[in-house]
Amino acid sequence: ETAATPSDDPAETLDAVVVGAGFAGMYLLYQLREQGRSVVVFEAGADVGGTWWWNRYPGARCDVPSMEYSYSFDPDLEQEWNWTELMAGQPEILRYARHVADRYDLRPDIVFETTVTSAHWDEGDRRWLVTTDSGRRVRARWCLMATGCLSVPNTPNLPGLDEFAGTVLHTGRWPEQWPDLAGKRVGIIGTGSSGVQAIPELAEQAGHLTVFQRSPVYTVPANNRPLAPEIVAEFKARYPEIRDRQRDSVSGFLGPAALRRPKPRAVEDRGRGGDDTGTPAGTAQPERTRSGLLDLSEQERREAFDRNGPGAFMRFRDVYLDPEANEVACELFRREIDKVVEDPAVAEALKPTDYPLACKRQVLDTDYYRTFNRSDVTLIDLRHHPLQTITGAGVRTEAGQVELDVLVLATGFAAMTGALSRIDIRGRAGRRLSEAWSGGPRTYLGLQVAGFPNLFTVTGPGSPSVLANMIVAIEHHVDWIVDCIAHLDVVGATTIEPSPEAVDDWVDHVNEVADDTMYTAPNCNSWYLGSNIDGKARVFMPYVGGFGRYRRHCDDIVADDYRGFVLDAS
Ligand code: FAD
Ligand code: N01
Repeated sequence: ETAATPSDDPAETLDAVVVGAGFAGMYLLYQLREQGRSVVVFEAGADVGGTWWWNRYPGARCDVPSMEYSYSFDPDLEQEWNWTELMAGQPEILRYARHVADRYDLRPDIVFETTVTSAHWDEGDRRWLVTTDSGRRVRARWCLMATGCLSVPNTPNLPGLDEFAGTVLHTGRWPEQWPDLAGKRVGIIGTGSSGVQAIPELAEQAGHLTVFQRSPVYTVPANNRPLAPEIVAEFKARYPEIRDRQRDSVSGFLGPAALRRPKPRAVEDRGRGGDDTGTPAGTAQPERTRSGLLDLSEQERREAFDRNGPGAFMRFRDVYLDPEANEVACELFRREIDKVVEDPAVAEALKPTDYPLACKRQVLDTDYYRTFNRSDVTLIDLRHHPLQTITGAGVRTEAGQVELDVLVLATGFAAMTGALSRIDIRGRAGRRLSEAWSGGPRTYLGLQVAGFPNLFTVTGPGSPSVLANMIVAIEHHVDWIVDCIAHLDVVGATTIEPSPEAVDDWVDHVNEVADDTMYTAPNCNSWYLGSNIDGKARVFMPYVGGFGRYRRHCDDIVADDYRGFVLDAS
């Protein structure tokens, strides 16, 4: 802790406690300070950056273009920072987060290596009493959860894991000092975004890499490359316009369309948000056509795939909505794997067959399929050779034992609710959040929970969050929250919380827009649905209706005197 950190008074009183110092917590701190409020931020990690502090595995990078995956709140910051690659790697994003912390002198109000363990609403005091694992107790009117959607790694209950004599590493908790893998026998479990990014890099570093695959993945080339100075210059010159279009888009970013001159839209179309194709948000290709894949002849479909590669499917809206179109795209996608992977048996094993495209978060890769042509990489298909147990020496499947020095778990996160469920949060009448959410998370706009006054969740379940460019989603939520807090002061209210009816209506709406998309197909099991965590309710958690539409909805609610919220001045 620095000298400027708030004192260790057993129950000091501040305006706000922020939990987490990733992009959300840092921006909250900045904005609350701008309003002149007293704030402390607690962060479990040893520095700022959140996701980018913890996920240091080889190959970690963002897959939203960096010129767009960055803060927009200060034009000077936009102008002075120079991204070097189209999609920045983890070290560069962490440097950016640190630059922001230094530039706005954020660290004095952040207490690192400190975990918030409980937050209890005190009805008499009308404040939250927040407690940390270091024994710190802070009373605050506002309790702001910037705890991250993907901040709690999921370590599955693999039999015998504790017996393993080698090193176990989780991609979401990769050590700062990378272990030397040269000559080592490395195994990896998990072929989601993290595994797909790590596998080509681990293959380079290790003596031999064995990939234990349960579900094959639909992954498309990221086409990452160095950023040309003229592209950077054009972005910087046009940032205000590009940011406006991001905020109005389906997924909070524009991708290849960013530097194209936008076509003027009809007046009645303006501000409706999104690309207006009716395609759900959250795909890696924000630009979509109105046309369907099924509108094309077989020849035209093949040509589209030959021209644009396996990512071609992302342009067709029916792929996201119509199982028949989806299966056509899946088949074309599988054909692409045959083109790259030399061993037909390996190619076959890498083909997803039992769930649709666009059901899980789209994965982007660099040289993923080609990696399986290496003689020092082995694929074990757990669908055909189930994992039996981890032993002291390695991993035993029905195909036999694979001896390993290092086992990497790329097994994902307790997403969206994991970090909140680890904190003992109690609202009015001592009601626990875990109880309120026992059937799945229930929020109004992903921002607030009924019965938990003055507690806000940044990019909480029920908001576009993980289906959008998250920095854009974070800035929107933080701005909304600090404006709301300022409004309460103006009208003389002390608390705000949603009515139970507003929560019910919003949850219904969140479900309704997700129904009949691939996200909720009966054979889709994703972390969006909580399916990766044993015992978690199957509920589609993010809002798929589009970021632009959601943002306008939030604006309308404010304009309508915070419709659905209860403000109390007593
Ligand atoms: P986080 O960065 O997760 O920060 C939350 C912080 O809260 C963490 O540091 C955590 O330690 C802390 N915390 C949690 N609970 C407590 C507690 N009880 N006490 C104290 N501290 C606590 N999004 C995109 O939009 N584009 C991308 O390309 C992209 N790539 C990603 C790549 C990876 C490998 C991962 C894991 C995620 C990626 N994401 C991406 C999502 C990413 O999480 C967000 O973009 C963004 O960084 C989230 O910021 P945040 O501040 O909301 O949460
Ligand atoms: O996690 P995941 P992730 N035995 O849950 C497997 C963001 N992100 O860390 O599908 C065997 O997607 C599991 O198999 P299955 C992004 O939002 C972004 O990769 O359950 N295997 C799956 O293959 C992303 O969606 C980037 O059958 C087991 C894998 O582990 C989110 O973070 C990069 C298993 C988990 O995949 C999470 O991605 C990285 C078991 N017991 C992360 N348990 C970008 O590039 C799990 N698996 C932007």
